[in-house]
Order: sequence, then structure tokens, then C-alpha cells
Amino acid sequence: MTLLADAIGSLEGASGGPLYRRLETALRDALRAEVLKPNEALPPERELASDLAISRITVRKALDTLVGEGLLVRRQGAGTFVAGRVEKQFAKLSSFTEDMAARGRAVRSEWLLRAAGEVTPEESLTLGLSPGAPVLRFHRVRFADDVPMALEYSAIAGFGLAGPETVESSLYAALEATGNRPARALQRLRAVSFDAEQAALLHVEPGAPGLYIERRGFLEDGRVIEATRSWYRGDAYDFVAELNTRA
Ligand code: 16G
Repeated sequence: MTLLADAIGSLEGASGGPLYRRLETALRDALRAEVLKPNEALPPERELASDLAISRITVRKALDTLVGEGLLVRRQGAGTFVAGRVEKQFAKLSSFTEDMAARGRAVRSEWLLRAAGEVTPEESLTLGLSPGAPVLRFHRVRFADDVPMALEYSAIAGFGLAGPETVESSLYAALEATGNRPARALQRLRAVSFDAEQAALLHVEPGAPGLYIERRGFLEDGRVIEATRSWYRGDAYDFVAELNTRA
């Protein structure tokens, strides 16, 4: 009998609808109690099924829901793991793709918008461009191991890229290729709670906590190249910074 199955105990007497729902609740409680620590592997599905005397289909259905919520992560060929929080260096000017690749996580994005346009009055201020100047907009839901981690809305000064389609998976890789990757950035962060639309995109409950981050990226010569607004899931990220007495 595995530790996890032990912690779950009998689902027979448990209240709360169909068996897979009761298992979901029991698993959520076990994860909250840290019966399994972040990044630890779950026992194989068939073992859980036999320990709990339920069908494998029921186990799979409950695990699927928790994978969808981002509490568990499936890794091809390796099994199911407890999702770990991502530690992100706040002082490092890295890209989402680099951050995730450094942790061995598979990155993908869903495009909400990838288009060229003219700066809005607000963008002209943040990007330091004259009214009517071209701008490229990239709106994405960003995933790691198929878990939605963040929403990112970037506006890039039009001179920075040949066109919106030059960005495939990494914005910073595309900017690097044209010699326009930001060399320095200013970042501002605040706590938010997700509205219904954001929550649906990030697979969390409306009102769930998040981090709103604004980044303005500059080129060596001081021109602004990037203005990005990001909403990161509060349950997935720890922002870490090294502090010195002398600024
Ligand atoms: C990060 C940056 C974002 C940048 C993106 C590029 C934060 C808070 N934001 O998510 O400003 O546009 O990386 O990522 O770190 P990409 O090269 O993977 O598209």
C-alpha cells in the first residue's frame, strides 16, 4: 500500500457524488497536506486503482481533472507528478521560454492575437513612439508541461521585427535575431485577483490570486523596444530576488 493510498483511505463512506469526484477531493486534501511533496511522482495508476479497490478509469478521470487544474503534471513516459512552484529570478532579464527550458519543462503558447497595428495613445507613451507609429502586438496564454502559467500581452515597437509572423514560439528569440532583444528592463509587480475571462484562460477559479507584472524593455541605446503586461498564476510562481545593502 502506498503512502498516498494510505492517506486517501476508504472512498466507500466518503460523501460527495460519484467515485471519481470523491477521489479528486481526497487527492486534493492529500496534496494540501503534502503527503506528496512538489515534484514527487505519484504511484502508477494501476497501483492506485488496486490499492483503493477502484477502476483504473476512475483513477484516470480524477487525475485528469487535477492535471487540468495544474495541481498535477504528466510527463511523457515518466508518469504523473505533483506540480512544483516555479522560482523565477526577479533580477534576471530572461524569457519565459528560457525560464521553463532551464527547468526541463516543455513550453508552448496559445495565440490570442499576433498582429501589426498603429500605437494607441497609451502605447505611444510607454514605448516612446510618435502617434501613428507601427507596433506589433502579441497576446498569448503561456503553458509549461501543458499547464497554463501566464497570460502575456506584449507590444513591440514596429522597427524591432520584420513582421508579426516572425515570432513563432519565443518573442525574445525573434528580437535577438534582429539584434533588438532588450538589454535592460524596468518591471513593476502587483497582486491581483483574476476576472472570469482570465480565470478561464488560466484554468483557475474566478477571483483566484495572481501577479500582474509590467515590463518595459530597453535597447542598449535607451529606446524602448517592449511593453509587456503579464498575469502570472499566483499558485505557480515564487519571485526571488537577491538584495544588496548598496543599491
Ligand atoms: C517573460 C517576460 C516578458 C517577455 C517574455 C518573452 C516576465 C515577467 N515577462 O515572460 O516580458 O516578453 O518573457 O518570452 O518575465 P518568450 O521569448 O518565451 O516569448
